[in-house]
Amino acid sequence: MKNTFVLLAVSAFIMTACYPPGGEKEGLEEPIAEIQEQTDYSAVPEKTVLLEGFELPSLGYSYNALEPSIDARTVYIHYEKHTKGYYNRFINAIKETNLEEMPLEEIMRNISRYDAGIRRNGGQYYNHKFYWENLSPESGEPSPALLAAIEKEFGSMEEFKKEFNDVARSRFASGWAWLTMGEDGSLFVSHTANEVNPLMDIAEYPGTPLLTIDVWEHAYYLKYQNKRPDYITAFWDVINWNAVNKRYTEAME
Ligand code: MN3
Repeated sequence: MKNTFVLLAVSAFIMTACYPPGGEKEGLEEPIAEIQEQTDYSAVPEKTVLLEGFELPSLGYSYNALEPSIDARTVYIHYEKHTKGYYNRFINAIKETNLEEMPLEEIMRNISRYDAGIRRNGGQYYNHKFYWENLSPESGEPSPALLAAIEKEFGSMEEFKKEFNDVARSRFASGWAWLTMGEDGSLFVSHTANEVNPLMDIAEYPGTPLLTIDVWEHAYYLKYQNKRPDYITAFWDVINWNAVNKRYTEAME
């Protein structure tokens, strides 16, 4: 009896010590029980504007539109809870500061000047906005100009995919993988930790990002659990190439 009690106490301690799961240490996670099972996943969310100049766009598609590559429940929780959480905290952090007047990209480029709250939440707001924008059920294809640049840099589309997948797979713990244009106009693949993105002045490999995949566990764990490579493979079926093509054109200007 005494042994059972000790075992229970130890288990409870371990469970508490390990919460929240997924290596996400910032205490940002909403309890999963709050998500209603009767949620209408066929709905398209409205955009949110808490502060002029800083909006959180609608997904532009329904929560279930990326199935089977990314399941509806993951999209719902990822957009409604994680993404909005970062967005809300970022807006609260910059309210009534001079950052209200600064474009988000400018804040990213000077991120080393600001505190961890602005860096983490602002970085995650930027990254998630960027991620949702480069996903779509209507995938399309790379423009001739982008395809030519990819072939010049990586040899072929297949080689590029392989390198991108390898980098996304090998990102240890939470973070992002990117296709980025460097200052000299060449393309490269890199990964960043946590909230960092290539626009930030603290990025190891800086440049103008064109495509990203979120490899935090919250982006895939409900469907794929430990099988991150399967999520990365499925990601290719829902890339919004029109958005990536537009970013490439703008980066070339
Ligand atoms: Mn995420």
